[in-house]
Amino acid sequence: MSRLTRKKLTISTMALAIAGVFNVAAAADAPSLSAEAKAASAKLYFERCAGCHGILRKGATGKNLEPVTSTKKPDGTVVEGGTVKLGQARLEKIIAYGTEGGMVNFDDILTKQEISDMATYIQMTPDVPPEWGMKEMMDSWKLIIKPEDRPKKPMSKVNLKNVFSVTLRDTGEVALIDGDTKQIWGIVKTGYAVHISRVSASGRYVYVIGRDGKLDLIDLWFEKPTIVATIKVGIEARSVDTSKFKGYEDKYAIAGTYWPPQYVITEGDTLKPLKIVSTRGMTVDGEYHPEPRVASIVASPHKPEWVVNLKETGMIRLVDYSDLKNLKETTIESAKFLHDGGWDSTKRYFLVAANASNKVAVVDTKTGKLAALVDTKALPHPGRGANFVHPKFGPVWATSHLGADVISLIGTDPAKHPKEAWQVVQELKIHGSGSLFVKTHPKSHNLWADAPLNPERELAESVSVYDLRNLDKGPEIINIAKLAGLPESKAIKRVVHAEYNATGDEVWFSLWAGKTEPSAIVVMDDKTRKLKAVIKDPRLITPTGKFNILNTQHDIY
Ligand code: DHE
Repeated sequence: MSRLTRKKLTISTMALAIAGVFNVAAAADAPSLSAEAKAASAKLYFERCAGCHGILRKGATGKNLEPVTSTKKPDGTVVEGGTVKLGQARLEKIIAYGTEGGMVNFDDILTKQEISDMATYIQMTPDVPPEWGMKEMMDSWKLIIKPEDRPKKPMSKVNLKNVFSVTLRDTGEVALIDGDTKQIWGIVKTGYAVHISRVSASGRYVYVIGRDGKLDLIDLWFEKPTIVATIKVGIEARSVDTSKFKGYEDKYAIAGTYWPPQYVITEGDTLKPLKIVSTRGMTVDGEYHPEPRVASIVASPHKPEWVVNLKETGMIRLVDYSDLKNLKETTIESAKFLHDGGWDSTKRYFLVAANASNKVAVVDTKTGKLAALVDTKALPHPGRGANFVHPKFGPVWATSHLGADVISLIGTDPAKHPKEAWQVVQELKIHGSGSLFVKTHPKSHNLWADAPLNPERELAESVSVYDLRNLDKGPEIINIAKLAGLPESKAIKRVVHAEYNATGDEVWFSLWAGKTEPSAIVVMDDKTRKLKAVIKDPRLITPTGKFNILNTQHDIY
């Protein structure tokens, strides 16, 4: 068999396997594809489109992609729409070249045939993937090394507090980098398009979640980072956290899934699933939603509680994990569509982006109530955000935006600064829109912001940095890609996700290039804002998120 035929066969076998998972069914009344082309499109849709448009194609960050829709306007008129109305040619154009509304172009990622098939596929009835309950989770769960067979103390000389768990997005791996020596300590295989890492209360375990719902538990106490347990918590996932309240350290983990819409609580040191809770239900507008995906999750240090944010319903659940058999949840109405967020400096208030509403929702975890909905510029996207004391307005939390070239500063101290609390007190101009993450550190005077989704190469390859003592001075703009000295590449080397080291005197950026092009991690001296090191290694393929153990363990940002 030729290599080409073997490759084709492998791809079609994979596609058919995914088709099995997705329960692909023929739709008689819609444009059709061969079974193989439909299965391949289903796989591509899952990998490339579902994150924004939803598995059921009801839309969230991206538009609704159902074949036929009818929307009632406030004046009572009904507008008929949907992908069938848009038609094959228009859909092919949108997929290939993107739109001004924020849809990215796929002409350099998909072939012409794949684009044409995808345009047809999204005019067909959406496939409904199967549910994923306790049986499926137990079948997928592997306890590779039991807790009693693991080391009793750290076996390596690596300074574990300063290790960075780095997402290698397109290889389905994380690199554990020793922050002191800047050497790769180990690379472990995780889920497909691995998304984030979080750290247990003790700092010993790293939990890594992949878009394919695979959750891996890495033990840092071995000579080399070692996966000790693994489970598939669903078909699509983005978030994970651990129990951080006193007395519950390393006891539980919680993973949220996009499909099925639910969360699962597992044992912290084995990942054995203990309890699954569905998130299906009514939106803040009182309409039933079949797919309210779990967006960010964060653990409170003050209570045995997780804050679980549900994207499509705009509901925030406070989940009390002190009694799993009689689980108590407080459901707080906020706004749509909830995405990422972080604590204020006291860790009493959680601030989460409601990006379709251009708002930040603030939850008071002490009272268990919504404290405020703060109006902001378009599409806030904070990551975990950034906390600092503003020279004029007192404690503030910062977010940048996908849809505007500013950082919004929101007052977070209702006791001493009541006039500023839960208001945007200042907007700081940055070098471009398309920003995903801001970052500072309690020991730093700098506030850094990226803009990796800006269409302009120069802007996507640069960062803005403000001096917190003199915000009126404006930002310094630094082209991080140029500093790295990598060879020219066709793909933009997107600078993404600032992360501090444990001592707060270095800030690390990923240079996220194409899968076949060299990427790197650029380390800046935070005080001088000068280049300190460039970590280059052929194994560092598409690095994106970086999670310093100490900062992630204690939510320092
Ligand atoms: Fe993320 C956090 C979802 C695309 C890098 N991302 C999150 C969180 C969610 C989410 C819900 C919050 C997790 C938490 O705190 O518990 N991300 C999604 C998507 O649905 C989306 C838009 C599309 C998709 O298909 O996945 C998406 N994300 C991306 C990327 O393309 C990024 C830039 C690169 C990558 O690796 O995929 C990316 N997301 C990140 C990072 C975080 C994150 C680095 C954690 C930020 C932090 O500092 O905590």
